[in-house]
Amino acid sequence: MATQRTFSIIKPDATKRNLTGKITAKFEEAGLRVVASKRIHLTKAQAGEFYAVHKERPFFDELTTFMASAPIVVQVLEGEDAIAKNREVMGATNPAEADEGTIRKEFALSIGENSVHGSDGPDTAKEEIAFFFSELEIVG
Ligand code: RTP
Ligand code: MG
Repeated sequence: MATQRTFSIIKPDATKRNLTGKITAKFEEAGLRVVASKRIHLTKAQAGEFYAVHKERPFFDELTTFMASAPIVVQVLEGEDAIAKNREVMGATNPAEADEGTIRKEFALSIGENSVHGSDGPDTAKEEIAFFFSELEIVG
């Protein structure tokens, strides 16, 4: 497996509890390198654009309200098999089902306020990185 890039968000529930460093350390311990990072505060409309794939789901309004409720930290993570590795270190969407040692097991509050987002495949990784970063902002 070659070096890959994936896109990550440290969500509002985590930034509010000052967990940016602890979550970033989990990525680094897993062998992922932060090659781009910035703290931003999305509008609800921007959150809706980012999560457009979920717009028909019953939790869409709750999700976009939450994502616009406080700052987030968006990052590009680079490493061997980065997409799968990131999903592994994140843990299951529902923290009650997340494995020991994962970010969501340790920090998530609920299925909605689950501390992190990570791209689910190579195509979404590319799209999500381009949504937030220009090539100049990514330094490998
Ligand atoms: P993410 O996209 O944030 O990395 O999370 P994921 O792949 O594990 O989960 P996904 O199915 O893509 O859902 C996106 C986010 O929507 C919220 N959600 N709420 N209330 C609910 O039943 C529910 N289900 C999903 C979560 O914040 C989830 O991460
Ligand atoms: Mg997802």
